Amino acid sequence: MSLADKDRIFTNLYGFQDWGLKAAQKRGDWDDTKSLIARGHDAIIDEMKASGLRGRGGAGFPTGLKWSFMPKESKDGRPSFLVINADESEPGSCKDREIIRHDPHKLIEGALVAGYAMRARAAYIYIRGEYIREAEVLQKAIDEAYEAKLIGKNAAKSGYDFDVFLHRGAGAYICGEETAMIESLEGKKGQPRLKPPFPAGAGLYGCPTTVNNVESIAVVPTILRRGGSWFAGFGREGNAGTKLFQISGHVDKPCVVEEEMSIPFKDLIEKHCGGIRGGWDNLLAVIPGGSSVPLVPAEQIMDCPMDFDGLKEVGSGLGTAAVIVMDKSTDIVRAISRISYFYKHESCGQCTPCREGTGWMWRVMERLRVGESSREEIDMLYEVTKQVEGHTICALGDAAAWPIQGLLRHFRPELERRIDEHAEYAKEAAE
Ligand code: L3W
Ligand code: SF4
Repeated sequence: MSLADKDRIFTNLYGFQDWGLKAAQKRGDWDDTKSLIARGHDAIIDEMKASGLRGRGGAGFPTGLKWSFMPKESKDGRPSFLVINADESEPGSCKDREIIRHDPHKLIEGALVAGYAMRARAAYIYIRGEYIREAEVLQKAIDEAYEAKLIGKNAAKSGYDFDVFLHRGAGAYICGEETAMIESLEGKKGQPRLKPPFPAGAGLYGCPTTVNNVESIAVVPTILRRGGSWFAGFGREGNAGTKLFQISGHVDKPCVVEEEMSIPFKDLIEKHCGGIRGGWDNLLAVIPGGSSVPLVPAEQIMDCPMDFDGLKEVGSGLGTAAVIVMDKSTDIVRAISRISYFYKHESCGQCTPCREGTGWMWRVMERLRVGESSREEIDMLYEVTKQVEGHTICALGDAAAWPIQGLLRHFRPELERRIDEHAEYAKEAAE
């Protein structure tokens, strides 16, 4: 299984060509956008539903369905908004950056068409503060699009008025959570809101809002031009399309690559990364979807289809498809402890299980790392992850609990070995 060049959506992913408007138009972007819009709101949403596209930001919610939650008529004259999540902060994720750097016009054209479909007045693109050069490129591309009258009043001669604004974040991971992002856009502290209401009911400035990931929006014009059934022809049912995979860690050639969904893990790595450092026998484990999802041990990941359902079956998830490969030189306990520290650091502190639990879990992880613990504490740690999971306002609590649960599920003997070894040393030292 492998994606042919003619089926790639992101034809300038590596920046071999210019990102500017003229070069983008040569690649097919902004080609008769007016006729895409002329299909009408509902026809566009139906085509997106037919494509089977599921959100590319981690949760995998069906994109067309999400757009259909937006009101068809404005209540009290309130406008609707599209917010594009470019706050790419998940450890391991770096795909949206490549789209913005090298193919920004796909995103802007996608914003217009998606915005029109859901009857949004404007799109706000929220980009992580550290993406300084990317923000410069994107702002220039937005300016080019305004100058060419592709956005703004009577965008692309469609008769539809649509603005695109770029907003820079200030470095908080939690602002990638959709309601924290909305708070931050409103100028407040970026803390998640309780849901419901979902943003489609009450979002930015209390108005109907849809928040979509950069990749989800950037693929829209191509899907509409080539047809929902074309996109649905890749991958398998419930897991359709092509997808940007970001492979890092102990492979020979780390990369970001567009591939067909459901490609088996081994094929993905062999084809694009030159295999595992030191050979396949040297593979220890893989975090397949960014730091929020549980690790999968080598023997279970090899033939696993890289999609939502395949990875769920092995107790993990596709997340953002940030594939972190770890060979046998990895101190797996240290790696997961470091991830725990990340979530402790990034917790917004608003709810008790997350604020207290993330710090507690990290401190126990640090003790387990050196073996300064007891077997009972392993069970207690698991209990605490269960107290955090599902008991918080946003998914950060789950994201902090799941990597630890994965470690306990698959590497408990390693934790016990460290505890026994430490006890042995302590005993010898006391004698
Ligand atoms: C209206 C309903 N809307 C759901 C909407 C909802 C949201 C979307 C998905 O977390 C995950 C998280 C991270 N009426 C609705 C509805 N919606 N029911 O559907 O919602 P949800 O709550 O399932 O997910 P979420 O809170 O958006 C996102 C995971 O992604 N993740 C990584 C994220 C990192 C990045 C990054 O760096 N770019 O995104 C990795 O796994 O843990 O589980 O729009 O409003 N009845
Ligand atoms: Fe904040 Fe954590 Fe609660 Fe999310 S789960 S709202 S990050 S304290």
